[in-house]
Amino acid sequence: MRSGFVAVAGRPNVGKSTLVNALCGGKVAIVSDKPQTTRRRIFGIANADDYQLVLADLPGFQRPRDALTQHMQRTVDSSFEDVDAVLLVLDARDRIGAGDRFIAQRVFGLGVPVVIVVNKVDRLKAGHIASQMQTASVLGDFHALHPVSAKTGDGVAELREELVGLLPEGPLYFPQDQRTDLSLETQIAELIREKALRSTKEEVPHAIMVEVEELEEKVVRAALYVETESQKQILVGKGGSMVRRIGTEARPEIEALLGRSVFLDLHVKVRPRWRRDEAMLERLGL
Ligand SMILES: Nc1nc2c(ncn2[C@@H]2O[C@H](COP(=O)(O)OP(=O)(O)OP(=O)(O)O)[C@@H](O)[C@H]2O)c(=O)[nH]1
Ligand SMILES: [Mg+2]
Repeated sequence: MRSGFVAVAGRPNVGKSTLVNALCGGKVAIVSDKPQTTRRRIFGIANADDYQLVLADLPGFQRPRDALTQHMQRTVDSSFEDVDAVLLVLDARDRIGAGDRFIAQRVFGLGVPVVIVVNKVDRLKAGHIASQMQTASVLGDFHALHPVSAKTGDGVAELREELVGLLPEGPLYFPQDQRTDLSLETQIAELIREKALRSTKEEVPHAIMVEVEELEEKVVRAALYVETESQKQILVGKGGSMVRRIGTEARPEIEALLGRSVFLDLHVKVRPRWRRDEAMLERLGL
């Protein structure tokens, strides 16, 4: 049995969570086109008869602006302790630049193998992929470099095999039928937040936080928090249309997760400056 931990690092929005989902063969982390979607460390577990690969999906590297982003960056930094390898994810559709070099400096200094992933190669011209791989290759002394598309799954199996090859012999860290370490409540809250992120833009997505208040046999009650009254109006929508849509989109996935049908009761609340509220962040485990 090979088993171990691989941290997934990169700038916001490069596709870390999409890639973790692809490597695990199912959804463990929510995904959106807005940066700073992932706020906490999420273990995504890829299980097979002869290995257990635990991927630590992480927030994107960032310069902290408030208590929330400070906590997020602290999570990133502390997640590099005791890993067997690091996956450094780059966006092939974007310029590989100073932000990536900053992260590279950090991860190449850890003393564990670094596998570089050039993600989002779907529909890119071969020449463009080659030049991005060239740029990526000078970031540091990497163990391997993989072009992949987390979205289409291209190159993902090869990457998984590469990572498994880096794991030492070891025990099972989680039951073999488990794919994430998040509690059911947190998974549900995240699914709701994903749909809320999809429907909002500009500063609103960053101000949204979701807490499951009640998880019962037939009812799931959750609160969507924002920081201001005007953000609340946006999230509620005309006659409640926005929050209703969020519920309609989230419910099928929540039901699939729970394996039963539920009534999803969502309400929107204002909690001024929750992102600066240490007690609130603690309560949310952020
Ligand atoms: N075309 C394409 N888009 C991708 C691919 N992988 C991810 N994306 C898109 O990139 C965006 C960001 O994806 P995420 O997986 O949320 O990125 P992340 O790195 O986890 O972002 P943060 O959690 O904010 O740091 C989403 O819109 C994804 O659909 C890919 O292989 N190809
Ligand atoms: Mg993410």
